[in-house]
Amino acid sequence: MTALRIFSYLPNPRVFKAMIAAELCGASLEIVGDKPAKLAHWLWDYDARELSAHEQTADSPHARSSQRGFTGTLYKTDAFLASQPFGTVPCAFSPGGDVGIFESNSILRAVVRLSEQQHSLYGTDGYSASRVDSFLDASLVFAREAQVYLLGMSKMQQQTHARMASAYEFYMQGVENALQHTSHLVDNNLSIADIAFVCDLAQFLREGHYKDELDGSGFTLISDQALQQYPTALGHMLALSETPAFRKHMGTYLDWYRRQHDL
Ligand SMILES: N[C@@H](CCC(=O)N[C@@H](CS)C(=O)NCC(=O)O)C(=O)O
Repeated sequence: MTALRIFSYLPNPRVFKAMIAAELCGASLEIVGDKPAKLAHWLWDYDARELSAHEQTADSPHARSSQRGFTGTLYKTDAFLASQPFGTVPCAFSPGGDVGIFESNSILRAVVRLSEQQHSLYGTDGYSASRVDSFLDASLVFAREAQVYLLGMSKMQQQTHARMASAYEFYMQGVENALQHTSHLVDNNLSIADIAFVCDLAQFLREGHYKDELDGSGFTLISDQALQQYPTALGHMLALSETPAFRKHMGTYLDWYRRQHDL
C-alpha cells in the first residue's frame, strides 16, 4: 500500500530525501508533480492536477500570491491550505489526504516511520533517534539559509552572502567534526541524518553554477575550497551519492560537480 502521496516540483533534492529513504526501507510512495516552471499551472491539492488555460484566471478561488521560490500566482485550494498551513512544496499526505505533512525533513521522517520493514534509518533507540533529529534540525537551519542565498543569486547582497558563509562554515564544521568519530553522522549506521545532509549539501553546491555572476559582483564562491576544508564531510557525501539508492534517485544531479572538480 502507498504510505504517502508527495506533491512537488520535480526533480527536487528535497524530494530525493524521501525517495532515497523509501528505497532503503521499502516504503511505497506516490509522487505527483511537474517541472518547476510548470507547477504554477497546477492546482495545488491532494488531488493535484494540471489546470487548463481557462482555469488560470486572477478571479479563480484558488489564486494565491506565491511566497518563496515562486513568483506570481499559484493555485492552491482551501483544502490544500488547511492541510498544508505553510502552503509549500514538497508536501505529503496520508492516503486519502486526512493528514498533511510538510517540511522535507519531516516527510523524510514520515517515510521511515511508516516503513513496515526492520531498519535503523531513524536510529536504534530514543537516544540515537534524538541524535538523528539533532542533525535534521541543523540541516534545516543550513538549508533555509541556502534557500535564501540561492534565490537571491540574481542580485546578491553583502548581508545574504555573509550570512550564508557563516551558516555554511558552522554546519560543515559540525559535520566534519562528527565524522571524525564515526563513519556516519549517527554511529556507524546510515540514517536519515546522512540522507538529509547529502541532499541539502548537494542542493547548496549548485551555487557553483553561479561562479561567474558571483565573481562579477565581487563575491566569492562559498564552497570553492570545500574538498580541502571539509574533506571527510565532502567525501562522505560523494561516497554516499554513488551508492545504488542515492544514485537511483539523485541521478546525474552531482555529475557536474564531479566533472568540475575532476572527481
Ligand atoms: N524548508 C522547506 C522548504 C519548502 C519551500 O520553501 N518550498 C517553496 C518552493 S522552494 C514553496 O513551496 N513555495 C510556495 C510559494 O511560493 O507559495 C522544505 O524543506 O520542505
